[in-house]
Amino acid sequence: MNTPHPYKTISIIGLGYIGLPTAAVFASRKIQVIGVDVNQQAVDTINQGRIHIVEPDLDMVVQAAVTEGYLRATTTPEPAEAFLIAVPTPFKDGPSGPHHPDLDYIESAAKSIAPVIKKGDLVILESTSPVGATEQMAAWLAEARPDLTFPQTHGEDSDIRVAHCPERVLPGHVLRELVQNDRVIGGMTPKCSDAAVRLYKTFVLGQCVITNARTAEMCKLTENSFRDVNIAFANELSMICDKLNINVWELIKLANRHPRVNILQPGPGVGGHCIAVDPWFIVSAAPEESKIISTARIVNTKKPDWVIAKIFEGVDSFLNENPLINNDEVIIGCLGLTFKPDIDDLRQSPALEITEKVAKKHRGKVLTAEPNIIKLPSNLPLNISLNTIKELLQRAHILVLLVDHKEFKKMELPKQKIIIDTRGIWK
Ligand code: SAJ
Repeated sequence: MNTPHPYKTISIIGLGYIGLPTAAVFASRKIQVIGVDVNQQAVDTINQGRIHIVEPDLDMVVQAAVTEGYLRATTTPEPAEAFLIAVPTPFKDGPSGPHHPDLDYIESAAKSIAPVIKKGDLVILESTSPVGATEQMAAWLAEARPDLTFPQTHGEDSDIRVAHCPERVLPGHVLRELVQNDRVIGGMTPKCSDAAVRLYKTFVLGQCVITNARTAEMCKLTENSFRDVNIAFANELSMICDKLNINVWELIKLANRHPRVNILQPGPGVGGHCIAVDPWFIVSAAPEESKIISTARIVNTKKPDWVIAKIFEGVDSFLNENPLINNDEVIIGCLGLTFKPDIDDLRQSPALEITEKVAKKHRGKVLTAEPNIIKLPSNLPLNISLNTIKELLQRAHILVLLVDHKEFKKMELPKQKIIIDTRGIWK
C-alpha cells in the first residue's frame, strides 16, 4: 500500500457505475483525481459532492473526496500521469449479426484524451471489451498523436504505456470489491503491466496478476459468460420444474447439498450491462465455436417471455374465478423494475421488459413499485404507474415479484391469491 508510485494526478474518463467509485477510491488515498464525463449534469452533481447513481456508501466517499479537494469533475480532459477509461461498450448491428461490439465510446474517449497525453503517461482501458479492443484503442491514440510512440510499434521503449485492466466489481458491493478483489492486469508489454500494477496497488488489497491485454480481455468476458451459462441452467430448470410441478427453489437447495454442485438462482431473466452483453462479444468473435455460450444467452433472453405467459395465465384464472370482473378491470401489480436487488440500474432489466410488455398487452392498469427510483422512464405505456408498495398491495389483483429488493423480502406473504414469484422469496 505504501509503495511509492509516480502518479500525482489520475484522470478517469467516464464517471458511471465503475468510473465514479474508482475515482473516489483513488481520491480517498489522497491522489489528485480528475473525473471526466460528457454528461454536464453528472459533472455538476459530483462537483457538489453528490452522486448521480445508487451504490451503497459511495455518497460519503465522494463527498469526502470532493470536500478535501482530491476529486474534481469536468467535461474536458486535462493532463494527468495516468488515464483510466471506464466508458460503456454496448453492441450494435454488425457483419456478424445484431450483437457486434460497439467501440464508439472507447474511440471518442481515446480521441478526447489524445491531445493531453505526454511521454511517460499510462493509459488503461477498464471497460469490458472484446478481444483486440486495447490494441485498437492504442491504434486510435497513435493515429491522433504521431509525435509520441506506442507499445504496438515501439514495445518496451514506447513513450506511452497501455494496458487492459478489466473491472470485476459487483454492483451493490463496489467499494468493497474494488479494494479486495484480485485484479487482472493485461499490459501491451511487461513494462505496461508493471506501470498498471503500481497504479492499482495504491488501493487494491487483492493480488494484481499480470497477463497480456488479449488474455485480460478474454478473462473478463469468460467470467461473465460463466455466470450467464450457469444462470441459464437455473432458468431452464425453473421452466422444467414448473412443467413437472416441482418447487425449483427446494430442488436447487437440495441439489446444492452435494459437495460439487452449486446451482445459481432462477429469475425473470438476466439484466444489467455486463452479463447480458459480454457473452455476445465472444459469440460474435467465434460464432461456430460458442454454442453453449450463445444458447445460454438465448435461454436467458427468452425467460421474460415465459414469465409474461405465466402472468396472463394468472389473469385468465383470476377472470375464471371472478366472472363479474372484466378483463380491463384486472389490475396487475409488478414489484421491482431494476435488473437486480437494491440498486437503481434499469439497464437491460428483465423486470422492466416484463412490466412494459405486460402493459402493452393488458388493457387494464399495471402498477409498479420500485423503491430505488423516483420517476418512471419516459416512453412507457400510459397504463403503467409508479406506486408505493402499500398502494400496490392494496390495489393489485395479481402480484408479480420481479426483483428481490430488501423492502420486498421484509413483506409478509401478500394476500393476493395469484402470485407469480420469479425470485422465490415467498417460495
Ligand atoms: N442473476 C440471476 N440468478 C443468479 C445471479 C444473478 O438471475 O443466481 C441475475 C441478476 O438478477 C441480474 C443478472 O443476473 O439480472 C446479473 O447480475 P449479477 O449479480 O450476476 O451480476 P452483475 O451484472 O451485477 O455483475 C457482473 C459480475 N460478474 C460476475 O459475477 C462474474 C461482476 O463481478 C462484474 O464486475 C460485472 O458483471 C461487470 O461489470 O462485468
